[in-house]
Amino acid sequence: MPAIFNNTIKSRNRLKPLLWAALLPALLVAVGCYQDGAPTPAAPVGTAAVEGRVLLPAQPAPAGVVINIEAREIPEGVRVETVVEGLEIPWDLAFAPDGRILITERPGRIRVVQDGTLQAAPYATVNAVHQSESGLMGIALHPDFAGKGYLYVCYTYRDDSGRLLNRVARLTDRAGAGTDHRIILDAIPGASRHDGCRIRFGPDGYLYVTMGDAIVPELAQDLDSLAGKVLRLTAEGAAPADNPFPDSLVYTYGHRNPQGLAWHPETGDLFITEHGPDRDDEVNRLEPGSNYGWPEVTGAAADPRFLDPLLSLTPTVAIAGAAFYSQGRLPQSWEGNFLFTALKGAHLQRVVLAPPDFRSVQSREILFKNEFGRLRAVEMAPDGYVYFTTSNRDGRGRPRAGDDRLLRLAPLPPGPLARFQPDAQGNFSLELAPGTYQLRWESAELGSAERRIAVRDAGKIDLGVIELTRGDKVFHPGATE
Ligand SMILES: [Ca+2]
Repeated sequence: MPAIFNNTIKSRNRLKPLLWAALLPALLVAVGCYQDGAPTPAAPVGTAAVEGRVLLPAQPAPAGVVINIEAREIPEGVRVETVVEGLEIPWDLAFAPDGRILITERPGRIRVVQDGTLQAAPYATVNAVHQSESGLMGIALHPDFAGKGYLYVCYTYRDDSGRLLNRVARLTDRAGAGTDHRIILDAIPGASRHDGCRIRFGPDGYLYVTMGDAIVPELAQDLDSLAGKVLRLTAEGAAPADNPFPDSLVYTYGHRNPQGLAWHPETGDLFITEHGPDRDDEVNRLEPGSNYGWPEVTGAAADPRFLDPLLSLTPTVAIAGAAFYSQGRLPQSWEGNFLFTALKGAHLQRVVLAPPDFRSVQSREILFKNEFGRLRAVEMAPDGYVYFTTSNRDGRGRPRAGDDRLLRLAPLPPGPLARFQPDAQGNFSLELAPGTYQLRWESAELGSAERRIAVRDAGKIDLGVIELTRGDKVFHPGATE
């Protein structure tokens, strides 16, 4: 992607001469606009005026108060950073409010990354049966993890009669470890393949669980079986009263092996990814109670009994984890994009959905093809990065040095710094070309504020009143560290 408009940050100096005379000499020295010492280029046609007012304790600004405004463009494009190496088949990720990253490894361990380091001792071990595609898979934190400490896992186990089954269990975070294993949902049909097992709490507070057909395709059409379904349950494992089928956990059916689960950040629509057989990997938007066709049909069958996918992929890429990008550190053009990983296809795919309802595909982009090998999980984290994992040690890949790895998408280095000052009333106006910008207002006397803005076309953007606050710096979307 081209880097655009890197050098067009420009201030429009609105200070009137009379006001200048009222300001202290110290403030006068600081007033002006520069860009790392370079002359400011002329703004091209199409810039937007970004305006607002800094809230001042008194107007004009009291003696000694100097307010700096800094602007940096976040260029188009992304880079990949390695977070940790040495994982074994990482399958799913969860992000604790205190910054820890919990990672399931399919052989049955939960690992923890703390302050950028993979802890040697597992956070928890689970007695999972790791055979072919099965094992310890999904992980999700309770919406009130900070208060309750609950986390949920989905894994394959063997019962007394030797059958492979899946279950959802709850652990409790205590003294830096996952303890107190309790079964929430038991004896779901399982197999060495097609176990689904992606779990996520939805915006409604219920736990959604994807289940594969456990290599018995007809189970996906059997509403009395939990195989080949997306399930919706309470945090205790019960069926919510408003589930589509009375007293049933089934939310949707007719699925083969759904591996990804994510909600659109704006519409709240639930999207899943699912593996096709020899054709038709699918991305589906879920409507409660609907039938997605497996094994009667795959792909867009235009059969009124079934809902068609919004995207099907032939040849298949072994579509896996899924996430929506929202409110993070990447350029604004990524907002609302649907991301999924591909195992066999060995890439990350970026899907731009068509406004206004975001229920069809506008364009797609294949990223990092064969660069990192097989990719499994992808998640949007509260720290603004998009994390994803390799799966080269899963028996179907070619492990490379450092595998498996936790990686993340990060923005490219920001553009040159441009500085401005507001006038004595706190008013400011910046002319910015289309792009994504990180703005920062700072005063040694008053504190600081940060705001990310997207400039799409010419016109005016009114940021309103900017209030400078003191206190610990928190993450702001797109903040540079
Ligand atoms: Ca289907």
